[in-house]
Amino acid sequence: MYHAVRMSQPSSEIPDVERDVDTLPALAVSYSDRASADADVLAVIGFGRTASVDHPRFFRVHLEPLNENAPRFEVWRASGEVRHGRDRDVQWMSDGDYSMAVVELDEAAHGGVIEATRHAYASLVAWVRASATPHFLRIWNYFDAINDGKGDEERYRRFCSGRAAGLGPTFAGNYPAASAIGSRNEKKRVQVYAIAARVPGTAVENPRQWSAWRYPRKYGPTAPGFARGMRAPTHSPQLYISGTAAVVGHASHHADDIDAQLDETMKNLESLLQSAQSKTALGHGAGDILKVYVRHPEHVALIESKLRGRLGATVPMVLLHGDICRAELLLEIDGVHTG
Ligand code: 3EB
Repeated sequence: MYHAVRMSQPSSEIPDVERDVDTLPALAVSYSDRASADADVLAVIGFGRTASVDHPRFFRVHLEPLNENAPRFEVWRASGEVRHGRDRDVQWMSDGDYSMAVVELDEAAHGGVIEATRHAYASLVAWVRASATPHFLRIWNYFDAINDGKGDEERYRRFCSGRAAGLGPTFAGNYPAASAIGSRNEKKRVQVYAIAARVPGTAVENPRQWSAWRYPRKYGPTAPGFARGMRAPTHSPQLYISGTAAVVGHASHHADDIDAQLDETMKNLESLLQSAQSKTALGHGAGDILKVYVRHPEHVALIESKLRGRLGATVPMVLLHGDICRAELLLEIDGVHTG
């Protein structure tokens, strides 16, 4: 594809005229203690219970921040003026180049985790495809009790089946970047939110890891539909990094060893950035930002100090209390790498 080829070249070699044709200004994402209501704010996401705010483009994720002085909000900024609304189950915000679309459903009201997930995905796909921004770049999935259930009854595996049913066949082998994390609320809900764009991005896979959508049968009846990363269709390079854990090939490594899982995860992240032809290391791009999902709060100090040691003191990161989709995995990292 013309687009994919062009995006693999350094932007300095692309003539200005061509660059302006169908690439977008990059979204800016930051953590903040303020829920800015500026006109260019695409969305404000509040972390956990404490974050509560009256803002037209606000939504909350039900994961509690764990690090000291953790920011309360994640703020996404676009370039144009942002409009917002609600279309049945979909809360949306858009500047015409990018959209954020959010669906949160009560499982009990929608026939359980599979059916609620299918419904959430079908709603998102219908809204995004009919919008000015029909191309998915990035999806986050948060739902409760992700590891409950044995074998193929595990809720993550059932979620994967609902997701595949809701996405439909058109996504096969052409998935957006994603994270899937377990929250811990008694009232079981499925929350799915997506960034979509007017111009398609380019999916990136990781040579250290099997593509998730090709995972063997033993991990469940329906392989997880996501790409390891997505290069945004931006003037200068921007990479959406999927949830990354200590999975090598298709197997989890270092069960119950947080130190080794963190090292393996960092290797996976470095490998993904190489595969995306990134010019800068993780934490050293312009505006890099990370989310670290942590299963056991007692691991927070170790994880934070190791990450700070490797990435420097300034890269914005929030550590969130969340369960990973395989019971033996203790942490997962996602983020955005710009440049
Ligand atoms: C893995 O590598 C870890 O199901 O959307 C990471 C990112 C993981 C996204 C998803 C799952 C998902 O398989 C788990």
